Amino acid sequence: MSFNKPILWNFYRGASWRVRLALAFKKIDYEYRSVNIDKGEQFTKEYEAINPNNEIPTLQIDGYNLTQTMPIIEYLDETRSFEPKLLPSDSYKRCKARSIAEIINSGMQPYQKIVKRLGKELGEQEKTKRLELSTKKALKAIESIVAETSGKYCIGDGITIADIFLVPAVHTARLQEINLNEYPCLSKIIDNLDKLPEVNQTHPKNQVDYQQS
Ligand SMILES: N[C@@H](CCC(=O)N[C@@H](CS)C(=O)NCC(=O)O)C(=O)O
Repeated sequence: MSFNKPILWNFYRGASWRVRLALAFKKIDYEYRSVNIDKGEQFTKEYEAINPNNEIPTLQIDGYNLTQTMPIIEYLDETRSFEPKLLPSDSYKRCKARSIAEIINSGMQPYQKIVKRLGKELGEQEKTKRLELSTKKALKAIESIVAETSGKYCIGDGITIADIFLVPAVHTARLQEINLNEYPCLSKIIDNLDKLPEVNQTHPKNQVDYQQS
């Protein structure tokens, strides 16, 4: 069975970056379709037919519409099982890689999305405080894991799902001007990740729909 080139419905910033990273590390070519969530394009009839949850990203691949970054990345890893293996084969390491991803995926990111939406009611100062605190909480928890598991990257010396979730989270931390030196093991990993062409090429500022905020 042959299918067309995968299509990634996404936006330059946010959770979409995770899937761009997974595609880049797996060297899977794809078509970039921008969904401008600032203009509400996630609510158009065309997009809603692809993703009834009105969220980005959605990956159209192998004749399927895949949603939610965690299972999208797992699907890519299972169906393109060549290196890098994004989910380690060792159960304990896989558990730790998923733990790091989930601290961001189900802890930090959804909380921050709500705080940003409540921005006006909370006031600028309270909003900033809550965003920073939740980022620091996540980074502290991740630092305690990578102190035990890291090599060059979060889990040993190979790129995993943990690094893929970490990269956009660190970008958020930088925008919030959080001092990353407080997390020594993470800082070393971040230095290594920053050098990778896949990280640079998929960075928000290098996407066609990038807007300076
Ligand atoms: N858990 C989702 C999170 C997706 C998500 O939060 N997407 C945001 C952009 S970063 C979005 O679509 N926001 C638009 C909206 O909620 O209306 C995933 O991992 O894919």
